[in-house]
Amino acid sequence: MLRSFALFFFVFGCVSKVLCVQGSCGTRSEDAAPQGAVGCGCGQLRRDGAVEPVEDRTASEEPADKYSRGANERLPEGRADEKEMQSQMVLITGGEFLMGTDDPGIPADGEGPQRLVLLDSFYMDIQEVTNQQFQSFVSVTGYVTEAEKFGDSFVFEGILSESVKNQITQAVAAAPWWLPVKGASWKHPDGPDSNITDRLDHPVLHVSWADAVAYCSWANKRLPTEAEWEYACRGGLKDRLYPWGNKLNPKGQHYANLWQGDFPNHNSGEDGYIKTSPVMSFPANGFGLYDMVGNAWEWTSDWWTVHHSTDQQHNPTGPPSGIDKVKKGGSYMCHKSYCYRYRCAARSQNTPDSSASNLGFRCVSREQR
Ligand SMILES: [Ca+2]
Ligand SMILES: [Ca+2]
Repeated sequence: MLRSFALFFFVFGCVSKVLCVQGSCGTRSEDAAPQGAVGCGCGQLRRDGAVEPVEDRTASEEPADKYSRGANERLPEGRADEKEMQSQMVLITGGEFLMGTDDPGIPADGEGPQRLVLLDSFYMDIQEVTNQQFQSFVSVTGYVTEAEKFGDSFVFEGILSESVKNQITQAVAAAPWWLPVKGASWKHPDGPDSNITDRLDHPVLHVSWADAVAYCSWANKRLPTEAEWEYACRGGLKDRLYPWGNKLNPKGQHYANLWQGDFPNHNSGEDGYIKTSPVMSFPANGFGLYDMVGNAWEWTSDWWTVHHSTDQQHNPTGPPSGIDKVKKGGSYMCHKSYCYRYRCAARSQNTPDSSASNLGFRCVSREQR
């Protein structure tokens, strides 16, 4: 049967334990997608029963198995030599900025209203956490990600091999390009027959929110708040769409790893990449930060809400509780026609135990690490 989730999505075809990545490049851009179209759907893939067996679409209202999380267990901190693997950080000098926008590309996402936010200074990784860095963390701590515990994760159909694709009997109804793939994990980002050997410098994928928190905690860092992330994204520019300004491709140049072509069927790879790119492949913003939009979505520490006070806030941390966590920046799958979320004010959400082939993170800290 079809079940609607959140605002736009239905999911069918699933096993009892399926990841749910909710909110990602999710809903469509109102000015581009055809009437009735949905987003890329990565925002609505949920582990809590969002998919059902294809052959049984009219059945089952049973709640899916609850995932028991063990991801926030205390881990030993990294030693100095292990931390050499970690990202370079840059000081983001505190100040005030206008968060959100009064001209939202996707109003339903709570991009507005624009409000004044004051932030203290902090340090931020200049890049998304890479496979190599995550591998270092795992080799030291023995950490097992939630996707590995579940045994599956969501993979974009376009990057699966034919043999793996042919074995899959489930999909997300309104976003059938998202497939729950057994054996997909950070070590096997395109499915069980893939590996990270040739992409150690790419962003780690298939990490849940708790996995990201575990990594940052081990590195004596933390996830950024949404406000910190957005302030950093803007790179000192005021009220611009992108980290570099208002034009997507100034002078014909690409400034982020996004999708060119017709989503989801044809990716021309005009920017040089049809999947993730090595971190720092595109120009840094004014703060020296790379890939703030595009490449991989990035988890933040905030719970999701679409309601924001216009009162001035100092170091806001979002709602005290919620169902989904905020993610920012869009991914290599984002195209204006389906996922106009590669803007600094754009946002989306996922349940914390979600993971997928376009979702990663970076860390921040109060002190230099
Ligand atoms: Ca691309
Ligand atoms: Ca990114």
